[in-house]
Amino acid sequence: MNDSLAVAPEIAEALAAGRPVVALESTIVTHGMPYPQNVATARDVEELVRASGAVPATIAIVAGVIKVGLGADELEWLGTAKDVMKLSRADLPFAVAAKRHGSTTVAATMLVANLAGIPVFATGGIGGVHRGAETTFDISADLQELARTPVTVVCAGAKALLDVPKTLELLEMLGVPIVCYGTDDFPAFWSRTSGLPAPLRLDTPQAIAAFVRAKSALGIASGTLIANPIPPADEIPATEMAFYIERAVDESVQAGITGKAVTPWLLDRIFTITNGKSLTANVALVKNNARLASEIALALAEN
Ligand code: PSU
Ligand code: MN
Repeated sequence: MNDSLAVAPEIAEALAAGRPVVALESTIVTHGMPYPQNVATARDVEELVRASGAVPATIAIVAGVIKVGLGADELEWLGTAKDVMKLSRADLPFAVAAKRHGSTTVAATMLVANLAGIPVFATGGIGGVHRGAETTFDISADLQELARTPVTVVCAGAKALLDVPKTLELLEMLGVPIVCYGTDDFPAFWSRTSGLPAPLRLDTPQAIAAFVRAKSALGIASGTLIANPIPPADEIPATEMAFYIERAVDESVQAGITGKAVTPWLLDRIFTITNGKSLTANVALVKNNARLASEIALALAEN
């Protein structure tokens, strides 16, 4: 396949036998959550995927080797390591060539999952168009990746700290289908609603699998974005979140935060402002997405 790709035997066997596998990202571990909740969540998510009948494949770069499937000790190391690059499509080959450590964002995880032949991937929330992008041009490479790589990405919508209307407009322009799961309102990560209408809606994993198959049969090579709202019991209402986000975004501008640092900085700041409530919600929504992704992987594996 590829010399720099190391697929764990259990995952390679499952893929060869056509059994369901769910890819998982690692930037959420290195740059999205504090230790030790990051490692605990990554472990719990892997357990959940297994309990749902699929094989988890957490993706990260260790000393230049692209690992598809991390061991428990590697996951623990990743959760505390300091010299880990946050990788997207542009710098993934740099980390490989320079033998660096790296975590994969949504964009890089999609790219690697597709290389390995894994059609479904669960994350928290995708990157998107940042507020103020009309002057900063800060737009996540996740959007372009969704346009070009045929992987189904299960998320809880776009992080509400983004400019969500512009994110949806750009995805539409890029031809990325946005399927909201069991809701008519596009979800906003910590909150169930963004106030923006769902571009498409499907209510079962089987219906999602049928959609993905129809898209593939038409030769459409884009990804599919599944927006799965956070469970009602875990959400922070949008009106409450809006207040925290406004404050964090203002502070990030004051502090001069730019580029790759923006999303991790804002997530950490919102964690502090909400006294940890945002992290509790983030953990819950990631688990909820892992469950749905497993069900979709199972439905896709039934032929
Ligand atoms: N989902 C989470 N927490 C995260 C992310 C997603 O619950 O930290 C990460 C993903 O890896 C996503 C990245 O690709 O945030 C977006 O970064 P940027 O805005 O720099 O493209
Ligand atoms: Mn950016």
